[in-house]
Amino acid sequence: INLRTVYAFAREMYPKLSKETIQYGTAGFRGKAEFLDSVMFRMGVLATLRSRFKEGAVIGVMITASHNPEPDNGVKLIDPKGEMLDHSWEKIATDLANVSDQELEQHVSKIIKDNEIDINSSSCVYVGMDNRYHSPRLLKAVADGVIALKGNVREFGIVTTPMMHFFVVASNTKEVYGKPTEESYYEKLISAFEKLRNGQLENGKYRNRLIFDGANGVGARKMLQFIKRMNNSLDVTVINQGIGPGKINEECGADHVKVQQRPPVCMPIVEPFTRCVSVDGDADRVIYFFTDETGQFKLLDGDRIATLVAGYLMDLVQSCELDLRLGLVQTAYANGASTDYIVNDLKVPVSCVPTGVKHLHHKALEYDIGVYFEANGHGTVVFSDSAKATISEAAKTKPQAQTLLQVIDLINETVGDAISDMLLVETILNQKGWDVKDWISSYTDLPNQQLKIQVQDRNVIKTTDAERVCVKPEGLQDEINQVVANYKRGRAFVRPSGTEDVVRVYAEASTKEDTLQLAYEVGRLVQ
Ligand code: 16G
Ligand code: ZN
Repeated sequence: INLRTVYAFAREMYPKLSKETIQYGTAGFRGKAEFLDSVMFRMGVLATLRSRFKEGAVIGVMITASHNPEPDNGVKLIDPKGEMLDHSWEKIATDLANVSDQELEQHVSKIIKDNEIDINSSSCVYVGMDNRYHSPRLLKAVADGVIALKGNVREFGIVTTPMMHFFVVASNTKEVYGKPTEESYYEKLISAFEKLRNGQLENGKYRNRLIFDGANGVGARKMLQFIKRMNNSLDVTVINQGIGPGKINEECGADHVKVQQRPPVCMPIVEPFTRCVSVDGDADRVIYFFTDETGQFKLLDGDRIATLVAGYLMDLVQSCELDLRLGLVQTAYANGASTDYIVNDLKVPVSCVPTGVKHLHHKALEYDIGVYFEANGHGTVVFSDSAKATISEAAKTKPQAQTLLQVIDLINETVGDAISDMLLVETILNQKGWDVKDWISSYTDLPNQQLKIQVQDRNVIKTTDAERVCVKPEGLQDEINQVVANYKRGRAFVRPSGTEDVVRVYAEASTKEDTLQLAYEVGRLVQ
């Protein structure tokens, strides 16, 4: 491979247009799409190097800006087992994205040398994208980066983020998990879902009807594909399908509904208590909501899904008398009432980790069955190999363990998957015969409030204990404690955002008024 001609090509086709440094953050690179071409080309190069470093294992590249507005785009790399790119390579990615066109050739040679990569060995990169209008252009840039290093690239077109994770794992596990194709993904989830329904479409207060807000993103398209293949096992109306004038995530989608605490645009008129679901632009987050008989909006967020799923799995494990450790992982954003409910009522051990999927996923792997969810709706369940073996063995004699096996098939263990999570929630509600009223009455959320504070340098704030305690600037935590002490059931924390140049404040207390006041007071301490 002649690196020189490669980089002459890069300079001409994908020159670096922005001088601003860009950082590989919690969810890869994000920014305005017009400045990302050079970053994409270089990530094609990096994914190929990573694949060669990993002895030819498939590396995934997903082009999306998730819940961000339409002008934004982004890119994240997926490691061989379906995890986020290893921490040690995040810095390599950041450096590579920021070197000048002149330094590029030398810089790549250095990565090859430092990591002892055999540049002539085989490699394979899978690329997929969301449905933003600039995604195809950026996908071509990634593919060109791969081809520049004479790597193999397979393009999947428009797919959800969790589908990309599925394809990478399917391929690297020699198809134990399914084939790396869209059809195999649908087949795996739908067949597990329909086995679990077992022809019982409604049960007790559970109704089969559902409104699905696709955020004008790729989740909408894929949900329509699910419906086509599902034999009416779920009666879904898809809104914000992304075919009209509506923009991705604009006034719709999981982030909008969770943060604004109101329904998305284009909601049809439905009976009170109808289950409604919102996913985000790349369909890795899901939340539920409904309106009650007085028209009041009610949210069932990631904490609700986590508690529903953990409680259900706990029941199954106990009824099969399996000796498996089940645990739930949350972040500091989890509503205090949900944590109390998990500990006191479900009696499931719970741990708290810093924000960002990789932290939750990593912690969940410590349990035999690890359930993790962020309050914003990103989450899944992971089962250890030995747990799977135990369950398979038990399934020979116990029907409940067979159910558990089908549940494992329904779950996308590689990463949070909005559609898979939704099918799991539907399964549980159906089996329990529950409507949304039953679900929401398991505990009462504490009122909570988030604020964004603009500061000169968000990195002066340093936290510890899963972001719940602030250690810098000195004295700030003492001040926060003093303020919090004045509020019944008060809790608050501050942390620098990993995706925006702001400091975030979270507060909860026993009343809405107290919560607003507490958030405001803590926010003032930060300014
Ligand atoms: C990213 C994270 C998400 C987290 C959010 C927090 C992934 C794939 N995504 O979107 O999990 O909740 O950042 O953003 O890890 P913040 O640091 O700006 O509050
Ligand atoms: Zn997302």
